[in-house]
Amino acid sequence: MEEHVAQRNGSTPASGGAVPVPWRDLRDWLALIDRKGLLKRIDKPVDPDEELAAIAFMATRREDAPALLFDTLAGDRSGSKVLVNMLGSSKERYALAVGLDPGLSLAEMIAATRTIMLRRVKPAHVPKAQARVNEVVLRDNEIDLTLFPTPKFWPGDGGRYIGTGNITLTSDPDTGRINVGCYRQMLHGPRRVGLYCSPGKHGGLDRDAWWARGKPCEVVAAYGIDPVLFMLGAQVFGIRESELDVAGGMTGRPVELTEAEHVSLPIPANAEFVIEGVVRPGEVEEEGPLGEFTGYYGRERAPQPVIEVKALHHRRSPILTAALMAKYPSCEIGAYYAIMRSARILEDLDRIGVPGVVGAYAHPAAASGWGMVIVSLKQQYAGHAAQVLALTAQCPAAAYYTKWIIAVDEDVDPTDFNEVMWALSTRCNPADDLDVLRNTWSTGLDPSQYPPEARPYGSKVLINACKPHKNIKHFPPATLLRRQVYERAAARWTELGFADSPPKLTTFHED
Ligand SMILES: Cc1cc2nc3c(=O)[nH]c(=O)nc-3n(C[C@H](O)[C@H](O)[C@H](O)COP(=O)(O)O)c2cc1C
Ligand SMILES: [Mn+2]
Repeated sequence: MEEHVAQRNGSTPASGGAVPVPWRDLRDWLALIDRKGLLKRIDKPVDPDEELAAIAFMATRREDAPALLFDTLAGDRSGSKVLVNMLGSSKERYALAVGLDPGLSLAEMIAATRTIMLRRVKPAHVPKAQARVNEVVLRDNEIDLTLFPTPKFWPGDGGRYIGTGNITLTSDPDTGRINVGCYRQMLHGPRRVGLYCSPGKHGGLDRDAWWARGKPCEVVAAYGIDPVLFMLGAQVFGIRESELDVAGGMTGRPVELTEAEHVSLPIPANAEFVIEGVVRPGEVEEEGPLGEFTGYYGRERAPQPVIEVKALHHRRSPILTAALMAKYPSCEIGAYYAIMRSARILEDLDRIGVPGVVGAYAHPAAASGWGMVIVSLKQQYAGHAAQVLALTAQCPAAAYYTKWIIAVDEDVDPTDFNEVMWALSTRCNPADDLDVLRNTWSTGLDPSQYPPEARPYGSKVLINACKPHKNIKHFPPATLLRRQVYERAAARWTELGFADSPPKLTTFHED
C-alpha cells in the first residue's frame, strides 16, 4: 500500500508533477485489480437481455462486491466481453485507478483527490498504426453494432443501451476544446445510436453550437474505456476545460489519442471500442426510458438526437464497459463519485475563502452522492455555520440536485454516518435549526414531485447540526477519554487479547 503513496509523491516533468499510475489501459488496470482480488470473471454464458443486469444487481448488493467481467455472452459471435461494476462502491478500486493508497480512510482519500484533481497534463498523439484501438477498423456499411452484446438492463427499459459506461467526445466550434461526457446511448440499429444529453450538459451545448452554424455535430463515443476517463466523463469541470487534461493530470500520464477515419476529432488510442459519427439537427428517434441511478425509471420515452455512425474501431475481443444504474450499493456511480464530488465541494468552498471548513462528504447511498452533503467546520463566530450551509448548498460542485445539506462540528467525521446521526440527534433542534431553499437547480430524474414538469425546480433543507453557537459555552462536554488513559490502553491492546488494532481517537477529555 505504501508503494502507492510513495508513487504519487514522486515527480517527472512530463507527468505534471506525478509519477504515472502503473497501468496504461483498461486491460492493464483489470490485471492490477485482479491481483488484488477485486475482479470476478464469469465464464458461463450469460444473456445480455436482463440476465446480465440481474446477476450484476444481485452480486452488488454488498459494498465490497468485485468488478464483474462477463466473458461469454449468450448468442454472441463477436468474442466481446462486458465489464460491469468497474468501480461501483469500492474505494479501493478508485484508489488503484488514480494511484492512491487503497488503505487511506475516506476523509484522507478526499483530501488526496483534491490535490491530484488540480493537475493538468495535455493529451499525447499516437500514430494510427500504433493505436491499440485500431486492431479492427470498419467504415460505413461494413459496420453492424447489433452484432455486439448490448445489455437491456431493467424490465421496463425502452431498449438496449450500448452506452452507459461510456464517454462521448465533442468539441466547441469556437475554441476547439474537447469535452468528455458520460451520456446514455440507446442502440437503434446497425449504425444508429441515440444520444441523451440533459439540458446544460457540455456535450449538448457543443452540439447546439455546431447546429447554430448549420453544421452537423461530430462525436466520438468509446464503450470500452479505462476507469479514469470513465470517472471524469461524469464530473463537471468548467465549460472551457477539457476533461482529457484532467485525466492526464490525475494519472500522471497523458491520455493517448490518435486520428479518426471520418471526423476531425481525435479518438482515444487505448480504448477497446470506439465509434465516430455525426449528429444532425432534426434527426431524432424515440429514446428511453432507462432504469436510473435514482432506483426508478427516469424520463418518459421521448424523441432524442441520433448518432449516424461512420466508423468503428475496436480491439479484438473487445471489453465493453457497462454501467448498471440502480440503488446503492449496486450503482456504478458509487464510491468514486462520492469521493470526487466531496473533493470538488471542498475545493469550491476553499476558493470562496470561507474559513474553518474541515471536511465534506456526499454519501453515495443518497442517489449516487447527489442527494445529500455533510460538511464539517470549526465554528469561529456567530452565523458561521449558517454561512457554510448556504455556500455549500449553492457552490457549483454541490448545487445540482442536493436536497439535504448538514453542517456538523469539526469533532464529527462527515464520512461516518454513526457520528452524523449522533450530531443530528443531540446538537440540532429542528424548530430552530432548519432552513429551506426553494426553486433550486434539480433534475427531471428526481421523482419526488408531481407533475414531472415541476421537477427541474428542486428544494433544499439546510440542517445545522453543530452545537448551538448562542449557547456554545453552556453546551455539555462530550464524554471523551483522557488521553493518557487511552494511550496506555492502546499500548496494551495486544496484551489484552484484541486481534485488531486499537481505534484511532483524535479528541480527548479536557480538564
Ligand atoms: C453512468 C452514467 C450515466 C449518465 N447518463 C447521463 C445521461 O444520459 N445524460 C446526461 O446528460 N448525463 C448523464 N450522466 C451525467 C453526466 O455524465 C455528468 O453530468 C457529466 O458532468 C457530464 O459531462 P459535462 O459536465 O462535460 O457535460 C451520466 C453519468 C454516469 C456516470
Ligand atoms: Mn465538461
